[in-house]
Amino acid sequence: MKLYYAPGACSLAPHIVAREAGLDVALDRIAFGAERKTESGRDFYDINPQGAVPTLELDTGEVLTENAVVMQYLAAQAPQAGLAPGEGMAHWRLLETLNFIATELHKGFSPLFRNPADDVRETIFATLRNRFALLERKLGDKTYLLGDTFSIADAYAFVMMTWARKFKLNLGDQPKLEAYFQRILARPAVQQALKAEGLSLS
Ligand SMILES: N[C@@H](CCC(=O)N[C@@H](CS)C(=O)NCC(=O)O)C(=O)O
Repeated sequence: MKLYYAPGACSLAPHIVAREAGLDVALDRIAFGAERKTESGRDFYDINPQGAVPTLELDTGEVLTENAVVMQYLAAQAPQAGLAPGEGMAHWRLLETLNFIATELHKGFSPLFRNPADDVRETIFATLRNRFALLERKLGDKTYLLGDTFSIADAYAFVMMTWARKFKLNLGDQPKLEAYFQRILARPAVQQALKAEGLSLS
């Protein structure tokens, strides 16, 4: 399998998942620009017409997109890693949480990457602060979003919290989220993924 990624983009989440799962996934870096080439020299639009990461190319040549789906696919290749509960209420909580992160956080951030005017940015920040407060409520006193065990939802939430740092969105009044961030940051698979993408966080 090959994961098309851009450093620090939402593709960091399936990258972490692949390492947590111990899967053999090759990486191919995308340079975002008008041309949008892969590091291996292909036109990325030929692989994914949306030009978006994450994009997962399977060994069959099939291409899978959409972060929440790519992560579930990767987790399913290594069920022993327990990254995505497939049964009972935990399964529905996982899907609920992935959808919340995708639609309320991930897509909430998207306009910030287009350098909005200050007043627009403040409005986006206010909404995101509210969504992070909701994420903190979902976390509660648990170690991870679904309980004691790290799941693909935590990988996704972690990347959103790295974006909060990048855009200097102060989450200082949410100490549980900060402790949760540090817990995920300390995981060896997360450290390996950050290093492979040339990122350093603290
Ligand atoms: N719906 C897609 C969206 C992915 C997405 O927004 N990817 C961003 C990086 S975080 C991207 O590739 N942006 C480049 C672009 O859309 O031109 C998903 O959930 O995977």
